[in-house]
Amino acid sequence: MVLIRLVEDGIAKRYREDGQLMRCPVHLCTGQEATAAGVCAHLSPTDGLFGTHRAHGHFLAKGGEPLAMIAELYGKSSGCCQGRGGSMHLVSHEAGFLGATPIVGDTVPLAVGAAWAGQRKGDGSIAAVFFGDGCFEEGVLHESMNFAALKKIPVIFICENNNYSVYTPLKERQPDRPIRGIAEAHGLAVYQADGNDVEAVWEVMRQATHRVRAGEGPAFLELFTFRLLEHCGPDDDDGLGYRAAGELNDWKKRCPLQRTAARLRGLGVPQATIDEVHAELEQDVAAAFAQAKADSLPENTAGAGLFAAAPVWPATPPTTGKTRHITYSQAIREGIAQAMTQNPDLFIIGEGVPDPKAIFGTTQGLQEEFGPQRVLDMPLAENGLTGVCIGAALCGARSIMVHQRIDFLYLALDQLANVAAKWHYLFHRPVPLVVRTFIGRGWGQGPQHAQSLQALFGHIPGLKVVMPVTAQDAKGMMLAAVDDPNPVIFVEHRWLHTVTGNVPEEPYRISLAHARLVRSGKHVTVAAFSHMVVEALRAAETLEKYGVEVEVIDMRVVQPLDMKPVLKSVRKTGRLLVADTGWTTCGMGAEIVAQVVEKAYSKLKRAPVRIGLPDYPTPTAPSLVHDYYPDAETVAQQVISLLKRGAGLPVEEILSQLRWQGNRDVPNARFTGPF
Ligand SMILES: Cc1ncc(C[n+]2csc(CCOP(=O)(O)OP(=O)(O)O)c2C)c(N)n1
Ligand SMILES: [Mg+2]
Repeated sequence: MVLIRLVEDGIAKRYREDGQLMRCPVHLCTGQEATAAGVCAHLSPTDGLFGTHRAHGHFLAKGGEPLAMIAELYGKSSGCCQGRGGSMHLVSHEAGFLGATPIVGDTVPLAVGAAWAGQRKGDGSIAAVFFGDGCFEEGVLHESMNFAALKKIPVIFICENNNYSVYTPLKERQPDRPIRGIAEAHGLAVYQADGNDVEAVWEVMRQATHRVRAGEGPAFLELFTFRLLEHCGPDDDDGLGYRAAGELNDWKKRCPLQRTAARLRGLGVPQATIDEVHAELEQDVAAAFAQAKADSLPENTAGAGLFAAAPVWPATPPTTGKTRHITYSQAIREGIAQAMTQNPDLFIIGEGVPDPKAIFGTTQGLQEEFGPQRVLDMPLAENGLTGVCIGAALCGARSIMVHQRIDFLYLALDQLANVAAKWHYLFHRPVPLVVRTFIGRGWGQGPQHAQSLQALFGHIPGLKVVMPVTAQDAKGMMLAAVDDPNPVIFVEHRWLHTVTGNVPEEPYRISLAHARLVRSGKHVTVAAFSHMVVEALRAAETLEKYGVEVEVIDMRVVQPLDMKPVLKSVRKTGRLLVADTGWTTCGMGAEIVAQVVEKAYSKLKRAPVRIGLPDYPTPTAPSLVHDYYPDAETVAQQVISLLKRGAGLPVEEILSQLRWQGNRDVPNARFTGPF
């Protein structure tokens, strides 16, 4: 507690020094030292702890190096995140402080996942997470508690109830009922204590850890405390008038350090001994500040370490060994089963994974083969469970998550974009996680069951996004995605599930970084994504009969985008069409056209064209759907428009051959080759 107080006082004193060398927001925990100290006394370095925006105390009490934290506040290369995170992003892998982040609620499911990984391995470790009273209002906390209770996960949820979220008191944010009652209703064992009495905190944590370590399920601690300084910054903000009169002074009298010193004196510890502890730590802390200030700022490494280093795989399947003609969905299932066999820690989880429909057949029989611990259904909690899988991944349990519609991933966007995508860059700990998700079209699914969001995920640095088209790629890229130490969004188009291909029997991996030339041609380049590759090939086959040679590139990967074959092709053809399954504005077409204009402008004979969905939600009625989706006819039409005066082609004759026959809600042709 003394160390924490001295560090916080040291920060407050130096915060604005020398033209503000500490260039990051600081949420000091002055006054709340007893919660961190009392809790961490029961955690060993192999138990994981996660913190919040106000995590200095959590970090230090868990055993994090003061210098690593202080240097991080100064943005120095000796900081725990090498100056990439500042005060709100702290980590100490050695001490088992697995991470603090400032989005309220984000670390709660991570702790559940970390504890779950320990439980799955049976290594006896537990995990704990701190959060504020404000976090109790976040849905992800409830999703996390529900899952922890369901699986009896050895995790301890610790609420530092300081009665305020920024300037808003609890009573203006939550109804008049005890927070702990909600935790109890979730099925947790509930403890509460005066958070400014370190012995009381120590005692409830002792009871909680005893229970959790005994495998009796998760626990919840509500610790009542108070921050003595402003919400964010080094000052006292009592003058703002948001706190009740006298509240601050009352809590100052309950200062955990003074109370403990008095208690120690009562037990016969001389004041001189207490002073000695202070003096010794004061020196250490002063030395850490001096060192941190003197250390160097990091060099600009242009985002190095965004991704953990992944193995390098070939861009094509093996040509030796036995192959069979199977469907894309069978290939996916086979890839998953082989990955499960090769990685005993791998599990697959998602709504409906083991149910009779088995995710369009792609998980059929996996539970019988690998057991219910490794093939699991999950609660309807996309964000929370994504966080759980990230936390598990951080602690050595990798997973394949399945979301039957990409639309549901909006709910998990926080964990994917704010946590998974940033973790390695900040904390140098890989997040091996595959998120399988589905796009599609038709069947009256409408605006919230038929979106195509690859560009949205592709926009986020730190996520890999792949869209295999062939059965061979589906299997090879699935196995590669599992082996990749980074989060991979694996997007399957429903209409590709029935595509067949000659798939090798053995396990093999295919690069997650390469586009693929599918068909050569010299007149027009078509760069296509997912099912639009099929449409482009159909258009190309028909156009060939009229002497138009279309070069088709299956982009395969959205992030990292492989522009090499596109640029090479455009240098030859001078004409580019991008065909995407998503919305046109800010879509993949916009990105590819921009890069081609930047890098091969002088080779372009015509302005590039992009096709995608019109910029409005997917309608339901067949008559509305009719003009919504681009297809082979649209591709052919645009290819012709790119040719000089249409090359005198009989446009209507060509287009009528490609025109959709019958119901637009089903694929217009089974496509089995030339894959
Ligand atoms: C999801 C989210 N919403 C809002 C914020 C802005 N914010 C930062 S700290 C904070 C207060 C949180 O209160 P509490 O959880 O009680 O923690 P305390 O600051 O009291 O320690 C808020 C609202 C945020 N960081 N994350
Ligand atoms: Mg609070």
